[in-house]
Amino acid sequence: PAANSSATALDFVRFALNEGVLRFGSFKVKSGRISPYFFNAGLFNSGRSVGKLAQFYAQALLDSGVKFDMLFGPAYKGIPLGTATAIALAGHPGMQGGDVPFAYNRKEAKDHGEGGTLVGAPLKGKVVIIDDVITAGTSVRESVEIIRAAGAEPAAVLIAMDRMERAGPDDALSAHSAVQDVAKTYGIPVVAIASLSDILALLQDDASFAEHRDAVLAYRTKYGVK
Ligand code: OMP
Repeated sequence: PAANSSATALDFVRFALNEGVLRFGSFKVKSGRISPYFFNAGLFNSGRSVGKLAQFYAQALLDSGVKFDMLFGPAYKGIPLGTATAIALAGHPGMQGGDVPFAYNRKEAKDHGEGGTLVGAPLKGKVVIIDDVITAGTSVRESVEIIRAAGAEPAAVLIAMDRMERAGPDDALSAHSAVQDVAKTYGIPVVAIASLSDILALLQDDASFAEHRDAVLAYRTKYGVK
């Protein structure tokens, strides 16, 4: 494996591959680019697989050294991710028995019952936003606004896969990725369980992946951040 790939990140890429979450082929992504791979976190869709995913999130967050008080999972995808990760953190030895509150938002405000758009623990202290993949960063902006409006402080964004690709249209590619832009704009780290580098490290190691490796390398040459 490449020296900069951690064993955990490589394990995660293998896990995603086994679950069919990471696939190779030809996929049109949100930006309109034709990508030789796709990461579909929605396919972590059983108790065991989402439980294991949550352990990877918990480990990546603790390994990052980011100080945090709670999790926020933006609707919809962030809701199971935040819930499952809070459970994984509660059982993680690194938390020394500490419990981690979590909250999420509704997409539409409720005008009866408890009302409002926020559900779960009150937003306070240092809040980690949890998501699967950052494409344009729109959902992160909304989360940051919700957290700040509640008087709390965004502490980091925790994602599963960093595609490490340049933002912008083909004829005006940015030097930065959406992930780097998010980190810079909000002054908070983006912590990823794994990235394109780890996918490539796995592809390099296995001769049966030669064809996909070439396609992914070509894609990285065209769109990858330095
Ligand atoms: P947000 O719209 O920022 O939440 O980004 C999630 C989007 O990224 C979803 O629409 C997915 O279709 C998309 N996506 C992935 O989930 N995995 C990938 O590997 C690539 C994309 C993408 O379209 O860029």
